[in-house]
Amino acid sequence: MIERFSLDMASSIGWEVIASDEGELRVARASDLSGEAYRLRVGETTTIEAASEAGVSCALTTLRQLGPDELWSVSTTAVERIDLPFVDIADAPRFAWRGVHLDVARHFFDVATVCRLIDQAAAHRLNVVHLHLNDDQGWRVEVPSWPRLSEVGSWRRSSPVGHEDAGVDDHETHGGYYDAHDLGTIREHARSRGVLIVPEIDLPGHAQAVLAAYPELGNADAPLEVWTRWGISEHVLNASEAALEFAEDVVTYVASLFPDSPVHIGGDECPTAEWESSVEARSAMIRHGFSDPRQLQGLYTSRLAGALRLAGHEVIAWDEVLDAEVADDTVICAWRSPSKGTEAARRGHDVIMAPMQFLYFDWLGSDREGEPVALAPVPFVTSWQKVYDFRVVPLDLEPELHHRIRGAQAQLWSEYIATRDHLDYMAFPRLCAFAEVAWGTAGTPEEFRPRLVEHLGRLRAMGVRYRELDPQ
Ligand code: TNX
Repeated sequence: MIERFSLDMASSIGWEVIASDEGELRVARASDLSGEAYRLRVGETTTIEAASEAGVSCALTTLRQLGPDELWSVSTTAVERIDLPFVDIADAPRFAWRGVHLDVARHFFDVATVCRLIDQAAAHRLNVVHLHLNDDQGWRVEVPSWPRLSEVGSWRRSSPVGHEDAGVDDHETHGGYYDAHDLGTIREHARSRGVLIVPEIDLPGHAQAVLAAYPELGNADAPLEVWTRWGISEHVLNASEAALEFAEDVVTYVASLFPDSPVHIGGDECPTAEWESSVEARSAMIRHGFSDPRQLQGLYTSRLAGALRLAGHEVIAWDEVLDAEVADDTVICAWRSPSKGTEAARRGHDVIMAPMQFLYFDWLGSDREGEPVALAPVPFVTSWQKVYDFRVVPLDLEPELHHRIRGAQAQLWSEYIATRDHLDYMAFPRLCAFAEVAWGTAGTPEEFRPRLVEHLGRLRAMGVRYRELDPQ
């Protein structure tokens, strides 16, 4: 961490930072601390104490925040002296999971842009970046044993212009994918900043790009193309043993690129229409003694979860998997509403709170005229104030189940986010508000606002194209 910090200081202000036992910056392990807790004392000498590298990373972020905005500069701005306030800080996050999600399937973002989001996450003491790596509109990982996934499934002939409802298409090819080397770069970039990458392969729904590459894994008679519209495609994987094995194979391959990470298996929004009229699906239902096609999704969940557990990974899924049987040790990402988090916790699952009403940053940032096209119109608005008012632990959850809530995650779905600047605009300043919510220290928006205004200077130094605050 300290090496990373030193490199960051070299590029922002041209200083070399050295930590040593006798020097002005001392970093030590503290056995009385745990997790990401840290102590930071700035005086004649500066001392950091933490139990883990992640704790050191949080402390270094705090130290950097105490200095001038130049410390965050992306281009080198030579600074001669820095005055830091003398402080004595003991700090620890309330929640272990403080995540931001990026959909690289609807729009592909290159390695540099993903690494930039990792930097932004670390700057806000967020510790997870969740990558949504496939959807109906694109597959984003090269899988050597299934080459057509990237050769065919990564490229889309056309995309909607403006809002999907307008029915206008751009007729321009869009796409791209990461190979194992790219994902290794992303993984290491994150690791050295105290951030964990969580890969997601979303199956058996959201699979049209897979079916464009390998139609035999689907249910349709006619060939399919990578989907050129947004929404939820009816086309899903079929229920054959071959399709189940395909899913296990690709998910365990992607997991192998992130040996230390939990793996997200999606599982959201899987329409059953194709299964209802498929002879193959019906015979799979008979074979497994199922009465409802939904249970076929449960079959995917349990097979994928089983394969991942065998490979040593924890498993995460969207809350729809609760609609069928699901093993207790599957962590639930509650997105449809906070009450899905309550339901999951009561059913014995650990939970990541990601409710769309508060934490979907593809929603409008305000109800003012002139906002860029977003997923849905007013009243689907998530202002930074609304984000800041979100409380991670659901209000109706019994106190003895609070420990089930691991933390929270903000989502950047990218149907309507095609560029890096627009990504910044949608993410900020909402992500700043979210960072305090997830750390567990959020007060009121009124009290936060002056600190946010000050923090915007750091964002400017970082080159973040945030959404300006509205006048009060
Ligand atoms: C729901 S959240 C989805 C995504 C969309 C998003 C748009 C979830 C698990 N599925 O496929 O991109 O809404 O906000």
